[in-house]
Amino acid sequence: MNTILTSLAHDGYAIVPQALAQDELSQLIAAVDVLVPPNDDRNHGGLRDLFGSLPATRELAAQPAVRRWPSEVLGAECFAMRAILFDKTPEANWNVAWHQDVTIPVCERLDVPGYGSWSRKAGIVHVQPPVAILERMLTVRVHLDLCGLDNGPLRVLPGSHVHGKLSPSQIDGWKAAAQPVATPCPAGGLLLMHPLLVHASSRSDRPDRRRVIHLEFAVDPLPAGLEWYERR
Ligand SMILES: O=C(O)CCC(=O)C(=O)O
Repeated sequence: MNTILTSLAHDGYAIVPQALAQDELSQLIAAVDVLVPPNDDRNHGGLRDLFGSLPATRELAAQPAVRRWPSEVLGAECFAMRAILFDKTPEANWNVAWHQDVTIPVCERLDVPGYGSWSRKAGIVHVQPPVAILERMLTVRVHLDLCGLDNGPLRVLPGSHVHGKLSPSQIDGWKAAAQPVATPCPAGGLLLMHPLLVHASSRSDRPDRRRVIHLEFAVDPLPAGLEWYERR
């Protein structure tokens, strides 16, 4: 556990190879299959607002093998505030350019100093908060399928998480200077990651699914009437 927390603090990410027991994983996959049937490609690619559409993800975020990591990093009062399904398939085989995760979902737009770049994703209001909020968040990506090097793993630039919000040219500088690391992960394993870690995602070379339940935890209340959209 100490090695994982040390890597997470130093590199901005860490892999927990075995977190869910096989029966827990099978139950979760069965629940995801109901929502996103294996032979129905309409929703493949991803789904936002998963706490709303898949109650099993609320249990997942609360279960000790998952929650222990944000609790260790953020403190026992932390809460899960976002759940997304990322699903790469032969038909929805996407890539994502290098970026940091700098937006949070909120209930409604309120003009509060320090909060800007308002947007909507899947109908949900998003905003870029001050960096102090992002620094006190943690992402836990629960892998439902084996994600090998050929299956579109997340790639990260280790150490890029401790320099605040980076401009596009600073991200270019990191890309030029740092060695990207791919993060393969077994089914039932976790990728822990700071949202400010610069990361990207390649297309999969293998015609298999690569389902990840991406959970984000925060700990700070928002100011001046702003509210986390999915606080649980
Ligand atoms: O799951 C992926 O490969 C992409 C995820 C991503 O880009 C993100 O979490 O911001």
